[in-house]
Amino acid sequence: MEVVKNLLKTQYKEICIAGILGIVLVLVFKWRKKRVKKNYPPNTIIHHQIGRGPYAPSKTPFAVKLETYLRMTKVPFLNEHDSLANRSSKGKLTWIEYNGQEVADSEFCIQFINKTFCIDLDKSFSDEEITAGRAIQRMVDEHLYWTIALVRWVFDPKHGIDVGRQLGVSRFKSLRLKNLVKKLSYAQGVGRHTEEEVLHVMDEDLQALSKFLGKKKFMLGEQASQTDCAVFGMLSQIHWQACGGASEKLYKKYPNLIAYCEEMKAEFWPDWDDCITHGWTRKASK
Ligand SMILES: N[C@@H](CCC(=O)N[C@@H](CS)C(=O)NCC(=O)O)C(=O)O
Repeated sequence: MEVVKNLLKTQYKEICIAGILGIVLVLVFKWRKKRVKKNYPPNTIIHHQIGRGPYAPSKTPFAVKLETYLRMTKVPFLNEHDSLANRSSKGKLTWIEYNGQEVADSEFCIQFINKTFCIDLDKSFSDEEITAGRAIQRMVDEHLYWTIALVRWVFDPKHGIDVGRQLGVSRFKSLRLKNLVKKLSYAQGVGRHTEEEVLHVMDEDLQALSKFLGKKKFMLGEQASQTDCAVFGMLSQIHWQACGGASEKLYKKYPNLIAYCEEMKAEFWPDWDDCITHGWTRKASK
């Protein structure tokens, strides 16, 4: 007690300044976290996502997935490239808003779009096909994703492939992403494997996708379905943005997946070239 009293007597000024600075910092932090509500056109899906990518429309597979779905269903939507500073209620980078209502998580966004616009892209498929589609979506979003993230941010850089630079991410941010991916994938489980094991399970997922696709045009048949959005979103990161790294080498073993990505791009992204920055040589115009 005596020590505190003495400190207050002798360092009174410094303690006051530190206190005021602390309060200011907390206020600034809270203010930054508060969303600035914008006025958007009514009855339009606002797709919040990060900015465009160098060779694919986004650096995150979930934004490519969701935008592909919005394009597939032809619902009215517009992109807002603000989610680095304006994240979803779950802290993630891709989400939607509709007449002021916010929805987080790409799968919940798709379900919301279906309900709001009475859409069912899967209606011509059997229950068995739809169930297989669900299993594939989960494998891609919840498993293949972590292998891609680990290769992109942890393993490839270790072998001198500067993915961050090619994706327009600063050294400091790449380091932060590396640590975040390590931490999150460790909690999920895939991050506990060795590099060799991660590549092995990634290859197993790619092989499963390739075998399931076979000679079909889309994952479930001749018609595109919800499943295709998750698969295309994820594969777009290997097909166009793996920067010659380990995942690209594995992926190249599956020519039907390569053809599938080209098909999806041609069908749903005729304006692809306007939605990428061509390796940061220009601004994406869309
Ligand atoms: N289940 C989510 C996954 C989204 C996700 O993990 N997005 C990553 C970007 S690829 C993200 O926002 N990461 C930021 C973070 O976890 O802090 C969805 O489908 O939307």
